[in-house]
Amino acid sequence: MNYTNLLIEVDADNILTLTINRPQALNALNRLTIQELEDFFTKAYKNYEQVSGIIITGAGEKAFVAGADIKEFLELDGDGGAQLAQKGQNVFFSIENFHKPVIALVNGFALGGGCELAMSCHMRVATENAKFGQPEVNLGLIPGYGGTQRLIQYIGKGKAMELLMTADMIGAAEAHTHGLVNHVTPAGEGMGKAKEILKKISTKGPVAISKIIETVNAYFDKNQDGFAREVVEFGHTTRTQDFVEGATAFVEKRRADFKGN
Ligand code: DAK
Repeated sequence: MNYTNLLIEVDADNILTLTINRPQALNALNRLTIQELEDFFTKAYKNYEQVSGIIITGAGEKAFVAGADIKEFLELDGDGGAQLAQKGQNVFFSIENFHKPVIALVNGFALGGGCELAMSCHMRVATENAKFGQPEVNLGLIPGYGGTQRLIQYIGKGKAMELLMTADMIGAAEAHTHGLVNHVTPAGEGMGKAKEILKKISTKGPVAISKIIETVNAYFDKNQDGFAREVVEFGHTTRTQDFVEGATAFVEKRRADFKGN
């Protein structure tokens, strides 16, 4: 699939940057963008198996993603809205459960669906001009892409209730204080910070990294016992070549050369 609204770039360190490219609409998530994200995270990523991690960001200097595309909403009836919400939630689950680390580089407004997209990533790096919010109630809506569920996970129930009901925006520093954001950088330095984190992770055992993602996510999955899952996946990692290599490298006082198996 050729993408209209997504730009893909892989750098020399095998870090893939996925840029939502609709700056004229502050990168709002229209139906096509959701479809392209779905295609990338369920199919096209297989063409980039060499990459060690992914950064999702927005084109331009003003917005990460300013929400779902409000102009398109006007065409939705109740059934269409529920269908689109389910599709969007599935896309965001595929990001949340992606087997390699995904960092949101939030370089401006992350509102509504944009905040939800950032929250579905494993980590968030924000530039100082970033603004987060769930302003759906301004439109007489509630979040449809997991916002009511994931915001609580990062900032707790009381603050989540406040942001969801008042539609207030918070800046990068406040988002950092509440745990929504991992790091805040000056404008222009966010990409460097996100890449620094991914480069560090790329030196670790890839199977272990994928199992960290699975087991941490298991805590929030009501159908799983996270502790039991940890036992199973710990057993899995002890049977990998990565573990043999990691332990041998430690004993031989050298850097591990992990192959991801
Ligand atoms: N959708 C469509 N266009 C948008 C947009 C959006 N979310 N946000 C901005 N734009 C467009 C503006 O219309 C404008 O286009 P033109 O008028 O120039 O054609 C252009 O981007 C530049 O925006 P502004 O001129 O407004 O720029 P300002 O700097 O003055 O203001 C702003 C920036 C971010 C404060 C403002 O644009 C704004 O308030 N934007 C809307 C923020 C927002 O309310 N976002 C939507 C949240 S609700 C569901 C699925 C998901 C969701 C709900 C239901 N179902 C499947 C049913 C989630 C919903 C949301 O995300």
